[in-house]
Amino acid sequence: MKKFFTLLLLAVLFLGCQEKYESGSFISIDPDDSPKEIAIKAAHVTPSERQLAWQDMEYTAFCHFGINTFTDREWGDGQEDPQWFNPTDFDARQWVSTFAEAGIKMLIITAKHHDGFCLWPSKYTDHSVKSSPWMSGNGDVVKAVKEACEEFDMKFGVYLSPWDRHEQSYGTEEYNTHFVNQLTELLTEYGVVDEVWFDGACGEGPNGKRQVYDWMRYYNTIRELQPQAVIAIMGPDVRWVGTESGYGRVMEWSVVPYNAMDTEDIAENSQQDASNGVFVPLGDKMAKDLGSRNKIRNAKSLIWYPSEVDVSIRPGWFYHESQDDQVKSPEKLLDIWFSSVGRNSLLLLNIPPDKRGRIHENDVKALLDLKNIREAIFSENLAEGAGVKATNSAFGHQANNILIPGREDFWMAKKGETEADIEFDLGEEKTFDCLSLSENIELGQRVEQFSLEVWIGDRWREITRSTTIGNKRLLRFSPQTGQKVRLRILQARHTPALAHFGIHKRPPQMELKPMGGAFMEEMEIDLLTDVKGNKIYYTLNGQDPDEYSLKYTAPIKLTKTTQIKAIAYDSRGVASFIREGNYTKATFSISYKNAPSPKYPGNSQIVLMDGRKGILDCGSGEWLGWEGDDMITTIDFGEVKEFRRVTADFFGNTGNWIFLPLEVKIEVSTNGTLYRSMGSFKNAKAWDSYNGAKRLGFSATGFVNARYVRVTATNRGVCPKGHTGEGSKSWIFCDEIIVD
Ligand code: FUL
Repeated sequence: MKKFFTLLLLAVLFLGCQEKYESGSFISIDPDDSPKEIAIKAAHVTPSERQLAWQDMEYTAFCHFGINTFTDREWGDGQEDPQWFNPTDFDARQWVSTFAEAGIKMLIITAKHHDGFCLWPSKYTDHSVKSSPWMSGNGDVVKAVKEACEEFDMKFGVYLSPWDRHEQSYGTEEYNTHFVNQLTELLTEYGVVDEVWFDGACGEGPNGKRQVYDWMRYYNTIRELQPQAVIAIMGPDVRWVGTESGYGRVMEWSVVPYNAMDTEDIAENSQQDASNGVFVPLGDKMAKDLGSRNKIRNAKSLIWYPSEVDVSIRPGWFYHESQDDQVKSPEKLLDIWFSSVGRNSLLLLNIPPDKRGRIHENDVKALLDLKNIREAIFSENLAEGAGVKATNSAFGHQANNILIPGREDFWMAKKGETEADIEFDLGEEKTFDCLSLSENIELGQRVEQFSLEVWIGDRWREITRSTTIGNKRLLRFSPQTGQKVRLRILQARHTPALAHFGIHKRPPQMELKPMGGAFMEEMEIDLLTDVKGNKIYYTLNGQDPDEYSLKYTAPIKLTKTTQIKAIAYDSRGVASFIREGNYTKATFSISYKNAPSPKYPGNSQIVLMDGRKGILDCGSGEWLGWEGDDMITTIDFGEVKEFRRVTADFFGNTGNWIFLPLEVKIEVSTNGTLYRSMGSFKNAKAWDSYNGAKRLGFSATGFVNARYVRVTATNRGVCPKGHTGEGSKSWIFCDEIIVD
């Protein structure tokens, strides 16, 4: 494997030398370069033309489609009958028109996945669409998709799995020729291809052998036939971010030491086994830092190797009917957007066509909803038209360039300066909760630390601070209102150059407080939003609310089990995500002889019986606390019931003066006057038997018919001798009481 890696390194170096990585995307470090010189060198590593064009897309789509779509699996074994491939209503135009409307800029089709089934009628195998009943074997998915891409002005890429579990020659040198032949078909018969995506899986073929891939041949084929195409993941142009969660690194450097291209690593970290049809999500392989000064200090060379975040809109990469209601919500997708595109990465979102050969309605809705929310946020830059000044600027790159869209006009600090403040006078007070920044990456990635401030009263207040910017950085924070804001470049590797500054307002935030729960008599719910003046509407009948629903003016009082759904609208009419809370009226009541301490009243009236055991934190709202007093709790079920076990859990943390009870008694009654014991426990070691936070349960068992259950826990009253709180009131805490 190591040998393989060395070969690859040589291969890429060879390609690099041959093409010189286009000017600037590769730089070598001399052993005597100082850390400062290394930083300056790093600041001069720039994307190749193809990398720049790729990065500009920001948002691309993956379509996993193939034999697995019909077998309901994630990885096929190569034994599948091509007869199974038979989409009933195939419509590539529907895919591409949806994606185009959603703002997606490229579609990458799985021309061949690990099962070896080809979506185009390859001359080199029969294991393809030509042996399927679809269009009587005359269909070509790749062609149909490419044609639709041309119609809707969408770029086009191919995923071609080097691992082929069907092809007999796999595992021999002959297979490399077979693979190059197939690659050549795809790169010569379908017009322009802008990305070739090689994943890291390298398993056994049908004859039990593994293949030694001739990457150099593959790369050379691509460079020769489609020089503008980036080679992604197992390739020199685009780096896998390291997770399939959709969440990129907070500090994302596009300039990394050359060994970040270690393909052996990529292969090892790739999805390992999905052969039984179950999708196995990868563990995260997300080192926090790939390119800081610390990381590049000992590098021999540096390259521009930007990150791509691939994630599926559903749990699996391929379509499974059972996942129709697990399509990621627009809210989740927006969060992914901020954490991928907004973290100097490109988002490659997988949207798998279904068995009909169409993008499922649920996925279409999620994509278009995401697009609408993005537009609501980013179509208006609240800094537009602002007066801009900078503490220093290079000639011809004045501060207000930063508000002109595109990279052509950009602000740059005075040569040699690595710090600067750029101040924006918005003309009037504005409310914003999101920052958008771009460096002019044509010159490299340089900013190492920045902050955003707002002028309030008589001084600047910091809103947010972070490290890298790169192609795009999006940061979210709570709404801020002010007329003047200031961007501070606090540290850079070399003269910083920024192409864009934007401040935006996200949809209103809203929450129900409490978010859900249970009550005995009645309960009050507050609906809260983040900006004064936002209007809130809600429903109590399970329907989605809109501006015609009930208008919220005061806390909602509930006296019966209810579901509340609420929505907020801001002054622009932009809606929040819908929030819902479920509130259950209990069929039992709980009373206490001694009221719990008002300091620890619990987060609902039935917190002791809400079905959730409190985490080991007495302040979490899930525990009830008694200071000095005993706990004497009675549960009334309203009628006689049969049960066989009662458990009561207590919390101890003697360092915080919380002791386990000295004694716990569990009693039952049918009339509420006469009680009989179900179990009682003396807890002799309630003081010295434990350290730190601890939970202890007491269980009484035996078949019982009763209406009332009474749990009595004896508090020691005061902290014992030798304890730091000696003589002061001691606490007991309870959660939860479980009656089975
Ligand atoms: C991985 C493959 O094994 C998965 O099936 C999927 O195609 C993913 C995008 O790449 O390596």
